[in-house]
Amino acid sequence: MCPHRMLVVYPQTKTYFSHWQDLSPGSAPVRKHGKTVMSGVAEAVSKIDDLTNGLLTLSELHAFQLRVDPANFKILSHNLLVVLAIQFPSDFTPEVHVAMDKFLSAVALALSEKYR
Ligand code: HNI
Repeated sequence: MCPHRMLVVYPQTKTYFSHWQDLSPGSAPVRKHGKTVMSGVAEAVSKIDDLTNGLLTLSELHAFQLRVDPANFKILSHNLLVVLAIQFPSDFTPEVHVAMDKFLSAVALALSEKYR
């Protein structure tokens, strides 16, 4: 994976990670957090039939503690699509693209639940 892309291409997302020592591509915290976020995405896959309830705790964390503007969920989704396309070019058919886009949109919506 390539978790630093969002921080480079959309530098406004860096504000949420200003407490890290090193925000440069490939730094230990950036790599570690990439794994954390992708574990969250894997958890979402396991809760695909009820994302709203399944991701409620994660939504609460991002809304009330981390105070991440939900617009950033779309930015991250876009970056995940780009990285998947680069890393798995032959698997990334238009059908896979549309399915991943739909899934990531549903994850972003579920993560936005607690902001309302
Ligand atoms: Ni997010 C922490 C999952 C999008 C900013 N995030 C987490 C954790 C998970 C997670 C899991 C660790 C929770 C815990 O410690 O209990 N984040 C996800 C998922 C998505 C997402 C599944 C979208 C698909 N997070 C984003 C976005 C931003 C973001 C778009 C900001 C641009 N997340 C954070 C921050 C933390 C965080 C900040 C805390 C980081 C830290 O300091 O450890």
